[in-house]
Amino acid sequence: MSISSSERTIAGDEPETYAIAVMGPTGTGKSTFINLVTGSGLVIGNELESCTDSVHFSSPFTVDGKQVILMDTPGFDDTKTTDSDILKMIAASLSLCQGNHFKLAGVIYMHRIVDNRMGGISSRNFRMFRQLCGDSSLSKVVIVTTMWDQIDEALGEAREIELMTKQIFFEPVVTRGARMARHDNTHTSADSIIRSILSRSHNERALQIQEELDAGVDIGTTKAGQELNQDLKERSSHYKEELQAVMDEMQAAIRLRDEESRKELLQEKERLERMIRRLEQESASLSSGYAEILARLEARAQSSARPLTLQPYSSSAPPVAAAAETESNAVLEGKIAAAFPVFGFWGRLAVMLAPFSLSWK
Ligand SMILES: Nc1nc2c(ncn2[C@@H]2O[C@H](COP(=O)(O)OP(=O)(O)OP(=O)(O)O)[C@@H](O)[C@H]2O)c(=O)[nH]1
Ligand SMILES: [Mg+2]
Repeated sequence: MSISSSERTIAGDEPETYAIAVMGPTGTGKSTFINLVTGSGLVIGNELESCTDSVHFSSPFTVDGKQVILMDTPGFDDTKTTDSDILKMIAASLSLCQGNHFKLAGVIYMHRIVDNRMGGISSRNFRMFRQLCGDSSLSKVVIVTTMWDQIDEALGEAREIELMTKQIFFEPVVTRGARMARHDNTHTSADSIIRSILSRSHNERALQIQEELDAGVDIGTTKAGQELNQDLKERSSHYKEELQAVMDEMQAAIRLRDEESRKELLQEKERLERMIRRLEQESASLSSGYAEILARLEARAQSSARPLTLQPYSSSAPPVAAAAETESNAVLEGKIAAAFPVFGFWGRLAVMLAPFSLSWK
């Protein structure tokens, strides 16, 4: 049986809804995958800049009687949103998966098989991912390598083996229960990935961040929060070293009365100072605002939860944002909300996440 769009469900007899979170660095194909599976109209990137800068829930669909939604997330080191805001958004959304609204069936982490190295941003994303999941919930995780349609199969296979077996890549999670799967941008591979996750949906293990937040740990002191703080500190120290070098050069330019170099160096000094300030502010604000975001998200979910009306849609003609009439213009402003198809509760949930990105900037 193939994956199909949801049928209308009347209040009170709705089946349990399973959520699958899709994570990974920018440009790995998260939104493309979700659109392929659900027929949603998430915005796809075609530039180096990150595209998805907020968390979105897809329109719902059913697989063998199970109701499923996919959660699209921005990568850490998104070019538009700070990493701490991304962490808060992801954490709040995952927290919601522990409430009454839906159950987290699994997590997909995407990686481009066409990449011949795992650069700094990819490594950072994976470190954050590991701290979000912890070790005990890795049986819920599928590492999906994307873009198999873009690579010679033999080369892809060799890379896949390297990714699976090297300690610096995915070996630490594969040996602890995570699985690996290929996606070649077809419905067949996408369906098989979704089904393999749903086949383990009875797995009740919560992700590390879910457990921590549930136990009342402050977001800044969760393992993921600590990882991010460490990373922010390292980046800040790096800029401080650069700043010192620029200031030394500036002194030399002053001594040599080289006015042109002095002006250029001054600009560089100001740029570095701005970067350092930004990182320090980000680190200081990591703990603030999370509770408010979660409370707002939960309150909205509560007020939208009944009746649950999931409307059928045709993937050939996806509906436009019909909830515009019930949502404020401010909420619907911007490409995120505008691009998102709205379906009853889930649609409202998608839209309710949009203001976070708007108000956090
Ligand atoms: N050939 C090929 N291209 C793909 C595949 N998946 C995604 N792409 C392309 O890769 C680019 C990035 O895809 P997105 O889906 O926007 O990636 P993303 O992970 O959502 O990126 P962010 O939103 O920035 O985090 C787009 O140009 C897609 O068309 C795939 O499996 N095969
Ligand atoms: Mg995206």
